[in-house]
Amino acid sequence: MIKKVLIANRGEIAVRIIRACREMGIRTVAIYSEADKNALHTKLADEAICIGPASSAKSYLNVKAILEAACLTGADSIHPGFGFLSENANFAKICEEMHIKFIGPNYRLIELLGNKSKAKETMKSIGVPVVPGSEGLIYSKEQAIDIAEQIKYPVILKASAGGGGRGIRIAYSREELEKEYDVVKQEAKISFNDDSLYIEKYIENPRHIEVQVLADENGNSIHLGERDCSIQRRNQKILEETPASILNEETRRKMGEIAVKAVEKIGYTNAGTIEFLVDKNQNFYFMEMNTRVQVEHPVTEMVTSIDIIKEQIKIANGDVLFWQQKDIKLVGHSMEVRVNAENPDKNFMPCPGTITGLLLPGGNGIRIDTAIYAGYTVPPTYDSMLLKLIVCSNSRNESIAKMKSALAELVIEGIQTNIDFLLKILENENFKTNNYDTSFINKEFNL
Ligand code: MV4
Repeated sequence: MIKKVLIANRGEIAVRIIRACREMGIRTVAIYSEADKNALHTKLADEAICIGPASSAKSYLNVKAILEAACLTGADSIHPGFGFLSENANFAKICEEMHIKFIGPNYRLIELLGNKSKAKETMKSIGVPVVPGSEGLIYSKEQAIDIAEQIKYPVILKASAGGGGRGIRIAYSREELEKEYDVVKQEAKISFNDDSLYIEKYIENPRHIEVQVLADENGNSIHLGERDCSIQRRNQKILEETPASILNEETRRKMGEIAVKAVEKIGYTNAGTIEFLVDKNQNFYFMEMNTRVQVEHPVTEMVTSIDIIKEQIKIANGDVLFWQQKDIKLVGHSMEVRVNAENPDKNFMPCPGTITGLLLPGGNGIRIDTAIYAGYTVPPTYDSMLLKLIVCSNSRNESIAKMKSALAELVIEGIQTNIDFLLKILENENFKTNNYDTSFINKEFNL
């Protein structure tokens, strides 16, 4: 029985997890760095332990210090949140060896799905549609060129150890491919200490649509619909929504069914997300599977009324999923924006500092997930997300209106934010008419 969870994270997701635990009658242990003495997660948890200096490497990524904190406080489980150690197979493995329940999938699945080439080949072998390309890894520039001639340019080179858009290069011609092959190999070697590559056809201007899945440890799995995450800048999602209005009912059903089939066949458990690229003809292709809870999980919670964090904890506890697929009803529309401490006029440079005044919107269908408060100083050390503003309503248009109204009310004083930039997205004609893809931000804002 899970009785005490250590939250191996900070910021809004740590607060989100603490709240879920409290509602479930589970005790919580926060870990914090020296920079986070006054952070909300540090204050809200039942217990809090300082695990090291500000730098992530010495605190939130410090496996030894985190496990010592778990032992010291008698935590029986660890929730990793997202980022930091959440997709670190080695961390999950050590937790298992220490009989501390890692709230997430088995470390072997994290390892398999973290290897993007293996993940793709596995999915392909069980009938999930994938983008045409190399069968597994490529071992030479000549082989890359051969495959590119077969599948035709443009092609995309991907580092197998990459993911989330890191370690990828696009080539429109043989000349570009010859150059980019060396660049991405070198990059992968430096960034991931693993220079293995694979190649596939580059799908131009796709939608990025992902399916949320839940699977228990008793063989039951369901999906909770999809999220359209196409509004991105440099692989950073800015705005997410569900349902994805470009999908027709048939494509939506197929995508969900394939996601559930994939989860069952690979023996995946806990919460996960299967990312697809969707082209103009509703063809969809498996991209990656994320083995953690995601930043944008709230939009799914809003339309399903299912608390994904609580489900993760119940699954880790060995419980049988309470829902079957037929019980899942997606109601209305939900949208999330990420409000960051950054300056869009200065290339989105992070702008940490002290929040001198704060006025949060509220009301019907409005949710805020955050760990900031008036007087709080945003440290320069971690990512710049200040809060997630989530709305839900009966329709996409109503959600857009609600989001604009809420953003107009939101006041964050003392630091610069992207609030005005978010408003510009919401007022963009192509956004409003749902005429967008992953190139939207670059195209519409000349970035
Ligand atoms: C692609 C692609 C187009 N064609 N692969 C790779 C990581 C994943 N999270 C997104 N990735 C993409 N893979 C093929 N064959 C388009 C993306 C992609 C993307 C790439 C670069 C910059 C931003 C992007 C946003 C969404 C999807």
